[in-house]
Amino acid sequence: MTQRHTLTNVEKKAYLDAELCLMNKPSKLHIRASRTIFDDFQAAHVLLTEIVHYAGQFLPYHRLFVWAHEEALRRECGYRGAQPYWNETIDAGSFSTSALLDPVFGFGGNGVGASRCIADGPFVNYTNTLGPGYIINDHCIDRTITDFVSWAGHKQYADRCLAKANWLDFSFCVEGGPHNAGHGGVGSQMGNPISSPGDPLFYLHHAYLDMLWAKWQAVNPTVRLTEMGGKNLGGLSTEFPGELFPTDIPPPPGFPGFGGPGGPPPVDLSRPSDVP
Ligand SMILES: [Cu+2]
Repeated sequence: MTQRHTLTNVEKKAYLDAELCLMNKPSKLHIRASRTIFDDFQAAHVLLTEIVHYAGQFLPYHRLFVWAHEEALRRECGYRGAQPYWNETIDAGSFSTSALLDPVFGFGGNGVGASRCIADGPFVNYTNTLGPGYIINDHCIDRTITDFVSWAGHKQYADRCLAKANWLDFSFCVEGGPHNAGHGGVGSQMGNPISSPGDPLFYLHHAYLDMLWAKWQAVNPTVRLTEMGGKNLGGLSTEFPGELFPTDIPPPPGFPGFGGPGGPPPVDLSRPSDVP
């Protein structure tokens, strides 16, 4: 697998423009207050959250989800490229200075002020209808980047997952480690396991996790292309069955330990019946 952290500026622009195009096309699914095709994807994720996390279908569902979004970029918006991924091992511990947050050739930067709305980049004016969580409410795309949380996306930890001998261990390792590092590291909408596809960074994050899975599968395709396991029904309210952040790998100097003070704000997981 060839690794290219850096697309050309023309390639980056083509991807960002295609995403903007999905944000300007009217919804086809008309579910959960979704107004655009971009929202349609988010709505589908909101509805399936409790089934596709902490369960066997976590990786396969998100592979299908990212692929469907990539197809929409092509079919609806004439995109000719592939779905790029965010090589988060390069930015682990320093998400706030990632090249992906460039205001022109990236997704815009961190959120600002009390609203945590992004202040620049191609998606600065997008009004998102869904989230946080199950709530339906017009809002900006928001971020609360926490560098030390993103540190859990360190290569040491990704490698530890890649070394797992069976599918279930691998899947839980990825979901608890690199997956949570990327979501929690960006924070706000991205940090919400229900509505996170409201931040277009979601697709680059999950394409990265999918790349890790493809890498793990390539070690022994005969077995690993079809290997699966785990429960059919997940649910965020149940206890996560795998390992969470890499407590056995010490954080770099100056970084607090995981779960300590200074971490991301708690995530609202209220179910639809609790939502006003
Ligand atoms: Cu998800």
